[in-house]
Amino acid sequence: MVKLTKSGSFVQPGSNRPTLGRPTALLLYPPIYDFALYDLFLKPYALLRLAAWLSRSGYCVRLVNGMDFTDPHSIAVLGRPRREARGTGKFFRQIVPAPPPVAVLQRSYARYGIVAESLERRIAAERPDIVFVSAGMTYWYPGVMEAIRMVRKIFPKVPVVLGGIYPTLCPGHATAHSEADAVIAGPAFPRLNDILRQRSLPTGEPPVDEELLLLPEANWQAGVLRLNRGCPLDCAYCSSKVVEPRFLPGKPDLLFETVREMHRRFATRSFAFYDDALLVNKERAFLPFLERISRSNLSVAFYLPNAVHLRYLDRACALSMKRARFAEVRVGFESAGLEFHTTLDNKLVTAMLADGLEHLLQAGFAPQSITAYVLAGMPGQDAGEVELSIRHAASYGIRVQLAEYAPTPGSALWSQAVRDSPFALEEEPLTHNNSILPMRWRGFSLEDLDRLKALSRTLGGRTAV
Ligand code: B12
Ligand code: SF4
Repeated sequence: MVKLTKSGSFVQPGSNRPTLGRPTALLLYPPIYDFALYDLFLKPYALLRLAAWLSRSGYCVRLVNGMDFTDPHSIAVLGRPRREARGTGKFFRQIVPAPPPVAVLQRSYARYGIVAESLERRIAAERPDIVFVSAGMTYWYPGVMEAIRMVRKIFPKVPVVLGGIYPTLCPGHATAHSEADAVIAGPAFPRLNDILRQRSLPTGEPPVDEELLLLPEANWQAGVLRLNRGCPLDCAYCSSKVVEPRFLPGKPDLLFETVREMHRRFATRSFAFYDDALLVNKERAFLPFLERISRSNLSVAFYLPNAVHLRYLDRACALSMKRARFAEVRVGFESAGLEFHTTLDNKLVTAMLADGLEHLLQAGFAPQSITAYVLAGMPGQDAGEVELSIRHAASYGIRVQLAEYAPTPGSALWSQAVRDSPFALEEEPLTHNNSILPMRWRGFSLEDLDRLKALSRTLGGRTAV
């Protein structure tokens, strides 16, 4: 029987042991192939959410974490990856040849995650009735395929369901190439229940809350959280609306319980937000959450790998974040160009950076704990514009980090990106990888990108990644 805590928000690990009569769902977080990968709070969030739902619906849930950085066999083969105290750091890395569509850089391409023998051994140790695989970035599909093939080889008769960002943004490609029995594009429900029903497996009401099953295999040195789902804004360079069309404000009390439970069970101290729009509707969700954290005696720190919106960052919010022990604040500045914002995102005017920074500094944040993201390598974007934006943001003494544009299917800019890119974006998701500078043109070359990266480091300090 599934047991709940008093708050009703967590499924206890004890309920997760294989039990006679309960089908076993195996969740598989695949390895990642990329030019570079740093663990900036990378976690199988969607799988852990799915796990909570599966557990409530009567499954025994198991997780094979292909990105486990503690795997003893991989340590023996490759050495221990360097990790930071806050729960970020390196993954296991093996250099492999770059696939032909992206073999255009003088940089090594690598497989990140536990070594193949460990992955295979871990999968083979399970007895699943159904397997769920999640996929992050569209251009990470080679790891997804590798994992699915392994499952196929070990359990030829067990159905495999694929979901996540890759099949959501590239459903045609995922259906044609992934070898999964079912590919779910977009929200898991109602499709998932149909798939389970067809196989006479238990179904259930779709989840409404951001409830996670805290499986120990996810490595909880750092925790990930999401308060609100979706984003009400509609920036031309983003696909958030394809992943989640609605903005759904979250529940501050449930989030607080999640933090407390991770802290209690795994001594987690660092927490990163996965929200697209954390500060939207902040009076209803974010500020009450901060209030609860401030009143608690939890020894925790919060991080924002996904930036927050400058336009919602006022004095009260900055103060509350400081009180609630935010270790850093990252803001989405994107560009100092007026035209950039009027044509592409309508989310800020340049002066909002100065206002937001004033609130943060007055609240007690050190300049070096504040990072402004500047977007680079957009379709038709001139390197000069990016340089001005870096110089503008850096003039406040804060850190500046380039966010290299990755073209995303379903975004308003997608058709222009497909038209202007020298790469076959539509046919080959590997070419969405921002490392190859997919939108290179004479006004923005790889050399420009290297120069601008160096400039942001020199002027805007060196960020953690
Ligand atoms: C958190 C986040 C990050 C984090 C962590 C990354 C990660 N992959 O975990 C950080 C900050 C590190 C990051 C970085 C980047 N990101 Co990011 N990120 C996100 C964000 C906000 C959430 C991703 C996530 O985990 N969502 C959790 C979702 C998937 O869970 P869910 O809602 O419960 O899922 C539902 C369904 O999707 C489905 N489902 C999901 N998985 C599964 C699995 C199964 C089996 C089933 C049945 C169903 C299912 O069911 C769920 C219930 O309905 C998304 C935007 C978004 N709104 O999703 C962008 C997004 C994924 N990122 C994107 C980009 C562009 C980037 C960067 C390139 C940005 C940059 N320029 O630097 C970098 C590169 C990352 C890298 N190389 O490491 C793009 C995708 C690009 C692409 N081509 O794939 C997105 C979509 C945003 C956008 N711009 O449109 N990112
Ligand atoms: S870029 Fe950020 S603000 Fe714009 S739509 Fe995407 S998530 Fe929302």
